[in-house]
Amino acid sequence: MARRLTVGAAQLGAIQKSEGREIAVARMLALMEEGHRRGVELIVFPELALTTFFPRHWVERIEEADHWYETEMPSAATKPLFDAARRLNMAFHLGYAELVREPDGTGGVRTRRFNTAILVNAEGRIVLKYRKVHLPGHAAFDSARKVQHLEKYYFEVGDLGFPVVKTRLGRREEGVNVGLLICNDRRWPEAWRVLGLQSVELVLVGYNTPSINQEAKGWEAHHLRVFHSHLSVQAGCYQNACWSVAVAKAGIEDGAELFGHSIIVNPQGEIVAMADTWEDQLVTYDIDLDRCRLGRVSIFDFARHRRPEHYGRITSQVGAVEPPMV
Ligand code: CDT
Repeated sequence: MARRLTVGAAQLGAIQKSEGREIAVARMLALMEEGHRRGVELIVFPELALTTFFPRHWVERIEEADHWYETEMPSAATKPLFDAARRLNMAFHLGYAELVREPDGTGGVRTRRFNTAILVNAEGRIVLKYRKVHLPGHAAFDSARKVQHLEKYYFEVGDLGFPVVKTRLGRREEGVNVGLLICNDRRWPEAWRVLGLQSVELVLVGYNTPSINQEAKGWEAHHLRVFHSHLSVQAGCYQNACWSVAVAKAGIEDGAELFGHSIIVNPQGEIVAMADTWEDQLVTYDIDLDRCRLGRVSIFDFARHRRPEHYGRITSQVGAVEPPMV
């Protein structure tokens, strides 16, 4: 019997700077209700889903931005999502900014800020947490840019690695192997492979990606932005024989355009469903987890074919070096 799971990619339209969490949460609850009517067992919301993509806004003192972060989960604002998970028997994925206060080892307290995603099961329990590792953009105000991308200012590099859990989702008794990536992570094959090496079957990705690359030193056609996003997820799925639900925040947010195009991808690397608006939109698909098997017993049977003795540079080196002249 096929191992089926009905998943929903819950794309969110723009959330303006002036809009509070209660507006975003109300929209997410409406998508959960719609998902319930359509048989969804797991619904996936984007990166930083509770607020505008605030790393585009500069503040002199980082504490002035602390109101964008969650200090507990669930919080008063997000508790309705956890209640809905129980009421509708639906797991959910949520991206948010996380602020942690912890002992600094010298008797004081240090504040840490992460770009975080969680998987919450249908009992309302957090079963997986991930903190974004690949932080794009810059760490200080850049006067050359029309729109800032200050993730390196607002967040620390995640400290949880790339965990995968086996967890019960939806109507299935046996577990599903789930891993999480956040936005820019999807472009890095190393991140996918670390998940693949833990037999991941389903990778959930939230993203906020601008339609225009302001760092481009040469011309990058707008349609290539979407192509590169899809290419990365499709390659990750194919090369690690897994499914992915990759979900965007879309539309014009505080004057900046995010390209949307949320997708669900199968283990052959094919897009099986895609959002076609810049609005709140739920795209669903009945995935068969057994379709992960083919890649695992053939081309991507890691145990038979990988050659880690030749991959040393992947972990020992960061930037590229020049080859010797011959
Ligand atoms: N949120 C996020 O990671 N966005 C990046 C945009 C990079 S442009 C500085 C992405 O890779 O989609």
